[in-house]
Amino acid sequence: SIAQWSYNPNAVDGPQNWKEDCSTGKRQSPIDIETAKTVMDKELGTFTLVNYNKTLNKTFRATNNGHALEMGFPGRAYNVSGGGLNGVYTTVQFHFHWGANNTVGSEHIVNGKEYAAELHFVSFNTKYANLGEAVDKPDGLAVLGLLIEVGEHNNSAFSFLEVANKLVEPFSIVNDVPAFTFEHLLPDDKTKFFRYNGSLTTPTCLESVTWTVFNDHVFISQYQMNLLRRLKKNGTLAEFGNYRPVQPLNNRIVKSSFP
Ligand code: SG7
Ligand code: ZN
Repeated sequence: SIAQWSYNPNAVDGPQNWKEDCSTGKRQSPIDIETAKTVMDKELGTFTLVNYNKTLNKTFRATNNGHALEMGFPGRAYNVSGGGLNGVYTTVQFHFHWGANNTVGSEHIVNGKEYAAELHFVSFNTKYANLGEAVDKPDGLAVLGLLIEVGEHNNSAFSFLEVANKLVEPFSIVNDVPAFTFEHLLPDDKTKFFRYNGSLTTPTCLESVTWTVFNDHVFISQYQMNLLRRLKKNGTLAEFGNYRPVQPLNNRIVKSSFP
């Protein structure tokens, strides 16, 4: 069973005291991406995102899982390959991390700068039978991450965030969210990204994630940002957000797909 954990920096169950790989691992996430130290890798190439540009005849499941707003999909409908990934990964969910105000909230930071939110598309390697089989394998998961800033305008690609009004209470679920396309959730330029080997950013912080963080950011409005902040978990989501502090890089190299 999963022990209780929180994002409260001062609590016994807070990020400094998370157990297992969170405390002992050497390839933990998130990290501060120091762009001057990244190494360009021409082999990273472009992503193939199957069905990300389609509105499939399906419904999604939106959840306040107590730690994030998560949108789940039917397995093997959306696939990710290329971009230097080995094999084909199938997307099972995306979720958000955010802060109590716009100066914090992203998990990855770039040259020390934090952003208001971060969106993670979670996919598992189809060489494994399912997410559960993949989640503890070194090449089990690929997460596509993008940094979110607050801008002037509502971003119509994110209008599904209205579902947050029905997810205020922890462990709420809305099962019948009509499918929408993903492509405009991602930055227009998907050829510029950072790549490193890391972990899940929540307990038990399993070291199974091939991370992609796109260089370009995405903008949502203050209104849309506030929809995320409505989610509750005994008050702690509103007070501390749901982002893990950055972790030591150790001997890892962060690659970039661009000069
Ligand atoms: C979120 O972040 C959830 C988790 C996710 C975790 O709290 O969306 O999803 C589930 C199914 O528990 O964990 C295995 C997994 O996807 C960590 O994901 S992350 O490393 O991309 N932040
Ligand atoms: Zn995440």
